[in-house]
Amino acid sequence: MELKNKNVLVVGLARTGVSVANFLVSKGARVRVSDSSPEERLSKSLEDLKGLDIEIETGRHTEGWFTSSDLIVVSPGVPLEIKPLHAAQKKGVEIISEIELASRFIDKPIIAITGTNGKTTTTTLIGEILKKSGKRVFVGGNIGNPLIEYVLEGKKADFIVAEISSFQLEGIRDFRPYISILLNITEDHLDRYPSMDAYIQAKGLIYRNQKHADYAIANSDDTLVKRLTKGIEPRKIGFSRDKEVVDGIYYREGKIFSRLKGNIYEPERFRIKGVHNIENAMASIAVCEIAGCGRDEIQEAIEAFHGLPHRVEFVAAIDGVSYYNDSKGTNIGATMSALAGFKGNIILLAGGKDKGGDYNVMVPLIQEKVKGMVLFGEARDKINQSIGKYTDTVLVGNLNEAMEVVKKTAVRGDTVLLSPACSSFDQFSGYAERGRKFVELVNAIKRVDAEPPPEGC
Ligand code: UMA
Repeated sequence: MELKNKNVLVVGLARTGVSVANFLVSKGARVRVSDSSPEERLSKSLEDLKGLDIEIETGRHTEGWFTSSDLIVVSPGVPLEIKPLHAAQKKGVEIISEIELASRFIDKPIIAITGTNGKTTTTTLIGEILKKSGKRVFVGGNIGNPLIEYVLEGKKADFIVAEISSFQLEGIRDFRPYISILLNITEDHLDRYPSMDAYIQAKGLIYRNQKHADYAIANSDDTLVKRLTKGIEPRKIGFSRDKEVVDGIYYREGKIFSRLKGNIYEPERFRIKGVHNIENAMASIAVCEIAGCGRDEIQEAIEAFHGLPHRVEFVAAIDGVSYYNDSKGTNIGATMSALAGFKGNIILLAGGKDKGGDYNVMVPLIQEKVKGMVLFGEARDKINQSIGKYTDTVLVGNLNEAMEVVKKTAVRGDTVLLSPACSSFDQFSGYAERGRKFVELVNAIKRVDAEPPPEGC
């Protein structure tokens, strides 16, 4: 792809925008960057771009900048429906996402992981197994570091392992993974998509350019995934917890069986627990067997994997109460799989910024496992109206107040689970900040408990 002297507009000036602008300048393009947020909110990015010969506008999107470009590269957080992008599209300007741009400069096999939940864990785990098997790997994408950074760094990898979101898929044209994974589909991002169907269609774009020589690893137990994989061109490898998959990988009586290479794995030795992690492990095993890793290398690498922070992460046990941080549970499906992993007696802390999903699907799990619920943030009333009556529910303003309720009500044998089913953006900069706050509040209880009793007691 020739970029020299091309007029290229980068839309969005956060992590993706900064990397893309740097890359485009290195290729000799004439670069403009446009971000609708005010300058003061973009100070870090502006600092990072200091010294580059580019034009930047903040606080608006000037339509003329869009319509006069040869190419527009859009950040994932920018909806393709915004007016200036429509105007550019009408004029025939090419509009692509950053993963599309990056893939045009990547000549190594791409392993692309998508799905509503489990993407980050699976992406990280595949990276770990491949590395432990002696392969050179770049791990990136929605996980945090844009794919274009691989191209920019100029390092050589044997495999590119990329977490891919529906937002990123919306802007692809030729993006073609050698191996795709579709883990699951449940309601998410309905604050951005006009319907669930639109979200499902966006996920389905992962198959758009895959050919017969490629692989599609897909959850055979998920009806929406099955719908999307019907009739696709790449070789389909199913994974299942429920049934023996003829040409795939499945879980039965405590073991994982791979029909790809005839291997058997022992999940009871894995540190990562829960039904969702069995699925993440099966998908990872399939990828790594295709990539040429041996059975023992794979088993040992999964055994060594501790999981990730903010994903059903054990924080502490204090006075017989266990605290778990699942701040990454930013949608209803994620919270449901977190709940499913516990036996019961759960005090659930949920709420935040609503994403338009239907909380009623949680009712059976709430009735079975949740003894109390503390709801906070913007979404608290909506969640309460749907499911509040199925358990003891308290409404508070924020996470600090939620923890005050917990301190008064939790008793020995309870599990306090922060799994909000919502994004964090009403009160935090992201799920990681929310998770850190929770850990801090839990550790504060610990410190009080750990203090020696006052003299004379
Ligand atoms: N903006 C505009 N115009 C608009 C809307 C937004 O200019 O109409 C600007 C905002 O003012 C802001 C910038 O766009 O300055 C934000 O862009 P961005 O949200 O794409 O931010 P990045 O830092 O580039 O992060 C993106 C992904 N963000 C989203 O998809 C929302 C990151 O995923 C990803 O890690 C990163 O690229 C690198 O690839 C985060 C995420 O929340 C973790 N992803 C969603 C999820 O996992 O649920 C999909």
